[in-house]
Amino acid sequence: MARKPSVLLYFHNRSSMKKNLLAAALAFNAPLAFCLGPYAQLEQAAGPRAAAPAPEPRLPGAFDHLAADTRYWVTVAAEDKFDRTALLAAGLDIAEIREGFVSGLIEKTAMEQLAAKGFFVKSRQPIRDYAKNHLKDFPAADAPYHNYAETLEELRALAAANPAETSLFSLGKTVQGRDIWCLRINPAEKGEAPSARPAAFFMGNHHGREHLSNEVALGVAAYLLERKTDPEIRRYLDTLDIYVAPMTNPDGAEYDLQTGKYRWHRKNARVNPDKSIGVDLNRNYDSRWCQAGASHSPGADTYCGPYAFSEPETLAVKAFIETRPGLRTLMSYHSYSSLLLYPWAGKSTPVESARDRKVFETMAKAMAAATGYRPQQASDLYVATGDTMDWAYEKRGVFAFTTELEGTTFYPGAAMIGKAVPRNVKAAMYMLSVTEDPYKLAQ
Ligand code: 0X9
Ligand code: ZN
Repeated sequence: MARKPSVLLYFHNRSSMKKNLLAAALAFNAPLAFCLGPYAQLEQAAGPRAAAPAPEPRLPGAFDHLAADTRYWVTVAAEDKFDRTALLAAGLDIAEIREGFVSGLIEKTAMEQLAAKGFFVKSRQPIRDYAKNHLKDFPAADAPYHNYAETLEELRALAAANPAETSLFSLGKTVQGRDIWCLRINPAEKGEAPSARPAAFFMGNHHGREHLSNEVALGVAAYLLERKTDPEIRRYLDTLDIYVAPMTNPDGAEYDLQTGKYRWHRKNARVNPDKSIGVDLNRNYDSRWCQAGASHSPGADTYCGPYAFSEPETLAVKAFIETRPGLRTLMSYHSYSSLLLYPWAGKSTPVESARDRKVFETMAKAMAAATGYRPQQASDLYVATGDTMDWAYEKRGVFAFTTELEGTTFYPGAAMIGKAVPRNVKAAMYMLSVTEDPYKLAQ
């Protein structure tokens, strides 16, 4: 992500294995090990030596890019999910939940209306002050993360190294005209050709600032291809149709990085009529659209858009899912909170079909065990309508999940990649192991 050259930049280009390893060996005096593939390199690169570049001094003015940002980080009293849902609708972008309180970002004008709406604001600080205390590092130290160009480079490298098993295609264009890339892992069919195989879909980065979710999805793809001769993985490659779209919201991810300093940007890069930036893509799907936990105010971080599927990014996902009748399982990676969430997100009642509920609960429990996260019906956290997971299940019957990756900030630093990827790869392998017929779990 960083634009400044550093030794860690070598790890960006996982396609150039020898160069990477040479750089790693030279930089860290480690023995050369040319048998390592990109996934193993990632694990190595994330080790303590590689993950600790010298932090840059915190220069005066380093947070000036947020000076004109009118959002505040607030902590507000909230007893239960009903309070939390109402706060989302009032424009609070909930990032953290604790006993009796929630914290997150909110527009100044929306914040000023909270008291009149009956909420107690315990503390508040401008985003600039919050950022000063909560950035672990400057982006230069986060070089192992992949920005848009690096993500594409990595996907191309994986495709080039595994031509028999993969193909790379675009789900569609974003507001700013970027492609939403998707790597297909299926030796039998390429690109968008139909397949009768059961399909699984891994997605990342619906929210711009959740860069770790891009890394996890990339890690799943790299792992599968690196271990493609393992009998278990080979079985998945020979029987399933696997898709990985690590960066669903590339405009939002790039906007977050554009100044060279993080902007806490959640939404896409749509310029709204009031000149505010972005629609919350995870509120824009057509499942009880904007009925709860979402805001009609364009400036709010939970803005649901002018109508369902108003955004090219969600439309692209919709079109893709609708043309994949074999799609059985879906994982949408987000951050942060260490949770494994299943439908419904948009209503408090459980999934109606007892059989489906059994599948959801069994899968969530198993994936939670693999990650160490907590399994939960999404609406137990708060009710929020219009997300990917609810839409994919409601309209297409897909066993769709949301993982909230670990961490205590959207910018957990480079070392977190090496922690989050392996445990989520484990969960992803479980998801693949049941994709052929998830209903077996309900027998
Ligand atoms: O609010 C969201 O879109 C997701 N959380 S995030 O912090 N990554 O923005 C959670 C979606 C799951 N839905 C509910 N918890 N209702
Ligand atoms: Zn998110």
